Amino acid sequence: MKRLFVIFLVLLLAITGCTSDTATEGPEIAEETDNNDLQEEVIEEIFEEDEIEEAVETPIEEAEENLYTEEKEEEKEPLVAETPAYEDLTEAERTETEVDETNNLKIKGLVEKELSLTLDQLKEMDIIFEADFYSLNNFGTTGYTHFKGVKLWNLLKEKALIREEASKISIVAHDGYTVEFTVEDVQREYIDETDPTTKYPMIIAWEENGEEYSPSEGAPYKLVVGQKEPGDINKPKWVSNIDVILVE
Ligand SMILES: Nc1nc2c(c(=O)[nH]1)N[C@H]1C(S)=C(S)[C@@H](COP(=O)(O)O)O[C@H]1N2
Ligand SMILES: [Mo]
Repeated sequence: MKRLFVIFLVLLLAITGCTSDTATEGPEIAEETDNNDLQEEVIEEIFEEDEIEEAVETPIEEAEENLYTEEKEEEKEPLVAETPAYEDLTEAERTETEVDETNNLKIKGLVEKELSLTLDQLKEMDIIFEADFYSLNNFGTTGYTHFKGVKLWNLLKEKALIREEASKISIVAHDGYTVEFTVEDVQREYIDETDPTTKYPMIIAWEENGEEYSPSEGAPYKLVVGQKEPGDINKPKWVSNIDVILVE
């Protein structure tokens, strides 16, 4: 309505302006000019100058449209958004607002309880194992490394409650590197070709040679496994930065 009013006033001014332009002399002209100035002043007091210009340039239909959008804008939400209450969030939104789980050890698939474990939660488990693991690599490189972690089969069986029908277990790293095992591979014990008495479980380690992996270098977990038999090249199976243990 304001704009229509302005247009009306401006038209009125234009008409009176024309009159004064065509007029030549006399006190009446001065009077009219004064009157004109007064009207302009009143308008300027009500509106900013640019608003007046805009109103003059805007055709009526457009002005009406602007009027509509302006009214709509007034109804808009305040600029500072209110933080929605936790109970008003959907399940997906809640997960987003919670802690970053990037570095958690996830167990997904054919299990009764899918898990997303922090390092602290793993350390509290009663399935910890540590030992010097022997490794053999493709080009014959060998070595011993001390690892501490949790026994993978116990983690799947006792904590995640692996389902009867599960047959394949994939260890998936953040870089996409994946090693697949059968359930039997995870259940069985492994040897060290240099020591026939050794029988070690497959573990998820968070500590190597007395030092924990730095969380800044990715998920701090490594799958460690011994040899099935002498000559077994086991080093490539040591998946670092584990993201997910996928049970299928
Ligand atoms: N996440 C991840 N783990 C991985 C690999 C990889 O590329 N990504 N390479 C594997 C291979 S082929 C080998 S030989 C060993 C190498 O371990 P190293 O870097 O400690 O010598 O890591 C294994 N674990
Ligand atoms: Mo390798």
